[in-house]
Amino acid sequence: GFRIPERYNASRLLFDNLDKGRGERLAVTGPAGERTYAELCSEASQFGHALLSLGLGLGDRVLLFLEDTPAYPAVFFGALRAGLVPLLINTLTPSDLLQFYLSDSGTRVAVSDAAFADRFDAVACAGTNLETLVVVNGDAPGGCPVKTIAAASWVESFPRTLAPADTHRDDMAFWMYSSGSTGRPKGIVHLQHDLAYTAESYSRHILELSADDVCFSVPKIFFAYGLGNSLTFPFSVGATSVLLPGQPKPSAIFETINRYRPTVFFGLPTLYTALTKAPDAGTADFSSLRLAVSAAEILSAEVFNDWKALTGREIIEGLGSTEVLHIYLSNTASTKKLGAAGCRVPGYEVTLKDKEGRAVLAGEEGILWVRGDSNTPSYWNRADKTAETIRDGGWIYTGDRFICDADGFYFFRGRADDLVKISGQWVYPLEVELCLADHPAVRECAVLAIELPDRRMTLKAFVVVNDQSIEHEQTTRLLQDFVKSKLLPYKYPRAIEFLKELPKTGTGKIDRQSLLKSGHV
Ligand code: 3SK
Repeated sequence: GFRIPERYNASRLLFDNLDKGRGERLAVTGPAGERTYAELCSEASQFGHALLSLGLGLGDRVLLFLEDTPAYPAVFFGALRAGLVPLLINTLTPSDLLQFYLSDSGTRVAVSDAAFADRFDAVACAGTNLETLVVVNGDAPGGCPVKTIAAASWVESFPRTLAPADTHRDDMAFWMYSSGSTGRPKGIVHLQHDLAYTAESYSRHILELSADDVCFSVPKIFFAYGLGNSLTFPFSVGATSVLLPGQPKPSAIFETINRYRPTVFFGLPTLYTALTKAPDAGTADFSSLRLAVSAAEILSAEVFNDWKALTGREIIEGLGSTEVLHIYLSNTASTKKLGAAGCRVPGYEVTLKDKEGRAVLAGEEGILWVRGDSNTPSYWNRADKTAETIRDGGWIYTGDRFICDADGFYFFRGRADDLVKISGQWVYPLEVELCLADHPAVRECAVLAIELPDRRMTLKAFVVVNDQSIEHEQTTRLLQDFVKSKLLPYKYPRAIEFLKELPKTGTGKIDRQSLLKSGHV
């Protein structure tokens, strides 16, 4: 079996490359610059020292609000090396949600890209412990209510080596946040050994990465999927990672593929659809790719076939979660079935159970449970949610319904609850409904998940407004912008239908079934 030493610091994933003689190899490249492993380790060490100089100690949180540039691995691995606990935060987070993350985590220091630093405003900082905002890739903006430091010349003054904090393999290492149904996201805690475990389970067995690979993940590092693709997996073998900052428009992705020649490409169905339908798809040269990976949403046969027609390559589909840290069901280049999430990834146990927790018979549908050594042990300060999701000695309840065929391939059959994935990210329709209901123009509303013809999901709101004389188009934009300003922007309802009143059941509840029947987008 694969065993990580008892005393272990997660920064070894990057720094072990020096002991393995890979210092001069390229660790990261892309439009924001490149770094060898030696350069990245020295920058990470300087960041570690710099963060410690702000009075932080073992286990203290550092919130990262960063673009995919070389600064991301430098800050992330520097914080880990120093024994600090980085929080990887979606850079589309609006200020009041940022305020929740800061106060929930007790964070005293945040590191932000200059482009997003104005999000640390009076709303974000109110009532939190935030003392210092470190700004990378540019100058600190004015108007931030806490002390700001521009990283560039400050970090340069610190030593270029840093001994790793003497952490246990099971010490807390980093967090990510997931959605909550009532606007209270959960901090998902990961441990020092979890990154290395995913490198061994998924990357070594499924991707078979080597030092000659060049990885390019469009999903960003602040997603668990992107963290593995862009940092954990390439660094675990001394390969190169292409980091593309900014909005991932098809033209920028094609240019990146042409210029940096990736061998392994990571995307999701929404993205593969956009790429195959882009007018300039023919300008890209895909001949460097040996693998294209998809996760986070169900991949339709149409998208699979369109990508194959465009590139000559097949997509390898898998399924993972932030709680498990990466992919635990996957197809491989040689073992695959179209329409299946794949088979169990070595290093994980999976089982299907009924609602009462009994194992289902072979071939029957059940709810998927997964156990492996990269599973989160708990949500931060949420014993209730931890007990709901993590049970019976570390098994995680996924809420996904599957059937498993005789060859061990798992086929998705829907959710056991009302969580849905929109553009690859989780959302509770109820969370959006509660948000919309807070808008003064709304008398009542219901938000439902609707399945699109290609099996992806979208959100539709049914709304009764107080003033029925206002133009619908204008109100639609107003309400969509309102949701984007309160929640992570991808959660906005893609369609809004205005009704005179919502249909009700005999007991006076909103009749969601009848809305669903009428709910084509
Ligand atoms: O959504 C997924 O399938 C996924 C894959 C890898 C890591 C994290 C996630 C959420």
